[in-house]
Amino acid sequence: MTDQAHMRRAIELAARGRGTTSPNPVVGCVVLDAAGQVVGEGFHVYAGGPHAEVVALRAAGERARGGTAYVTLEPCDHTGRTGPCALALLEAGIARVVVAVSDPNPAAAGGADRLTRHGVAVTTGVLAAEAERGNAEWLTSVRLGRPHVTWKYAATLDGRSAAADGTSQWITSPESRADVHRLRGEADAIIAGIGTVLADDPRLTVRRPPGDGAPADGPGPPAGRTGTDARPPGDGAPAPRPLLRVVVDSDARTPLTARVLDGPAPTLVAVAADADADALASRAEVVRLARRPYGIDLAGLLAELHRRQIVGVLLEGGPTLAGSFLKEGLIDRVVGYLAPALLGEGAAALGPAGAATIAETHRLEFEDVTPTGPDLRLTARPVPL
Ligand code: AOF
Ligand code: ZN
Repeated sequence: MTDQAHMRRAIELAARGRGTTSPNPVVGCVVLDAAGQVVGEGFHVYAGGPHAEVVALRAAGERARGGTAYVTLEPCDHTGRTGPCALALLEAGIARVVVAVSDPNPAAAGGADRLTRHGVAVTTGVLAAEAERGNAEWLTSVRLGRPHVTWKYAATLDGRSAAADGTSQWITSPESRADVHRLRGEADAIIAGIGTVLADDPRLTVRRPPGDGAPADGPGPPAGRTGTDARPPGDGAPAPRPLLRVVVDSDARTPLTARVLDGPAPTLVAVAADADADALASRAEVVRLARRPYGIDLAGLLAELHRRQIVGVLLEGGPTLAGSFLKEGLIDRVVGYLAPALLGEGAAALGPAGAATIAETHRLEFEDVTPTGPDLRLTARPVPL
């Protein structure tokens, strides 16, 4: 098998950690013996737990001597919550290390150098683009100092998220709605605008993973379920962090009876600095941000979430809010669920986003197209400048 094939497997393994490793990266590792046989596999399960390399080396034992390790992220060279993986690879007698993406985290980087200094052959950049996509949330957080934002919407084929009378439920299929819960389960926070809270009164919680057919934001979860139950912990892992619900509400109009304020998941309401939010503060945490022409300072909101170690954000609900995020250059990924249906009237999925002429179009590139029941799920990213 080629380097690419082994790295592809390591990327698959890494993806199993999606939804449980935050605020740490997802990482996968495959170890071969000197003869090229796979003798160990591993992935990072939860922040503070053993790194992928250590899990794979443990599985390989003595068979790792003289072998090769494929790692989706450069092995760390620091003693954080666990020991340096570069050292673990040296002690195991690994002769060659193949890396997909270099570690941008200054505290942990340097593993490739240390390995090279000790005579290990290091190859970097194998399937880098694929591995970057799998770790987009964490890489964005480390490189840009703000959370990665995925904007999700559901629409008809003509791009409408509501009919002319405002009704909007059931545009997409139960399969699509279950997939949205998977997305929520992978996020650290969900953001919705006040327009959505007033119109739909959503709970913004995570319900059971695909298959339960429960309508998104329809009847609530069975008693006792929390906002995090789509994120099963790995072996011995601590319970995942609760999903944070964030309402962008410049003028503090969230009704005290709104369902987004209920339940065990924490809620943060972001208001303008001059808003009267005293009543709201008794029901949720209120964060005050500078007022801007389009509402509140969204970059400031993301900075606040970054301080709280929020790495991946799902932006849901509200064409106006989504348009503002896009205008500010704060959307990193778009996931659209398109139903095979036409309306011809009704609100567009996206509101004004600063593109008045075709030259100002927000250009994206498609990353994936997957059917979700009768619908299509389209994933796209802004074209890198
Ligand atoms: C992981 N899992 O498999 C690898 C990581 O919080 P710590 O002390 O465990 O260190 C986290 C840093 O280690 C992380 O930011 C990244 O730079 C590096 N590699 N981290 O959580 C892993 N290989
Ligand atoms: Zn490590």
